[in-house]
Amino acid sequence: MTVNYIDLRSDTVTKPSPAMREAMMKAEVGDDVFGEDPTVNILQQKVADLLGKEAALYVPSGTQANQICIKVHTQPGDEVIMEKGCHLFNYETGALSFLSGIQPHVIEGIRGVMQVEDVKKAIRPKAYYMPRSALLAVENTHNRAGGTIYPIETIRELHNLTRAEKMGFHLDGARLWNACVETGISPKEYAAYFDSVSVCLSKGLGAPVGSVIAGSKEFVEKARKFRKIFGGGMRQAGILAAAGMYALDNNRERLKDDHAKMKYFGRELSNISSLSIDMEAVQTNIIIIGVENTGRQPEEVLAMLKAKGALLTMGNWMSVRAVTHLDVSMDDVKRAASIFHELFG
Ligand code: TLP
Repeated sequence: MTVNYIDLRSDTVTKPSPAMREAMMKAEVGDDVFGEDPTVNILQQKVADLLGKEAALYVPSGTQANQICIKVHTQPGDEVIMEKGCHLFNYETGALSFLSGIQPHVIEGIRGVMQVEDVKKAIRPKAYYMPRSALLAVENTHNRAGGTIYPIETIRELHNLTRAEKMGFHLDGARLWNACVETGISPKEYAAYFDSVSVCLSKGLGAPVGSVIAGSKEFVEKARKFRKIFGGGMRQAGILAAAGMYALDNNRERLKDDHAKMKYFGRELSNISSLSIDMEAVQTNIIIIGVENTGRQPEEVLAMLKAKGALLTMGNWMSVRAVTHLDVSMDDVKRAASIFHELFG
């Protein structure tokens, strides 16, 4: 028997819609390692324009996008300053050290947002016996903090600091689109502060595969070489790029619906006293649900929810995470909330 689970594990679980598949089927393709896939080239130009950058590069995953950018910005032994809960530090299998030989310098943010004074303190004096602070990396929205948005003023100040210190500035914008629809700030405005930006097409936008790196022409040419080294040179990738293009054209504005669903879900769960919810952190499509007061371990909570038909994942410490996306309806979210009420209310 197949169970129809309400899948709130991630916005990565979405499946291409019939219209997206249609666009994929019609895509013109060529060999992208030769730079000859017309659909990939159009997608890259489109993302470069959207982000106001000179050039862009299509890559298979968000992890590879981030790792290529780190590689371009750094030399082995350099330090990269980042927030303690960020994806780069927690969920990329130690690739920073494995692939680039860099040392992460982590600082704790407030709801994932690094404070300018803390970043200042983390920057090393320029002494030959100390690591070079080569790069500052920001994640917007911040996944592990619960989809929180970086204030643009903080980004501006961090940008100014990186200019004064001659450091690179990278944005992990896997969910930048969510921040944009929520704040009304354009992708271009956010991206203007960064030397490199990585964005995902396969999270809330619903494409099956793909991320894009954007930056200066020089940056992207270096990135192209590392994409090949990291095994990300694809051939007739236009069939996938077409899905990405469809996602950009059709699925950005609708992210607002995912945010509305999540705000509803957050409010519902806030009424359950054994759960800990920080509603101020519920800004987009993610929620971190503290389960310490249920008397259960997060793994048990996940199993209980699954038995009732709702799938979630682990959050950070003593918590579970839910994410809304285009394949869960408001009715699904209402059902998931009632499962929580039933189990923990
Ligand atoms: N995040 C995934 C998991 O890896 C945790 C998820 O389910 O949220 N940056 C950010 C901010 C991300 O959240 C993710 C994926 C990535 C990069 C990596 O993207 P992929 O999965 O395409 O390598």
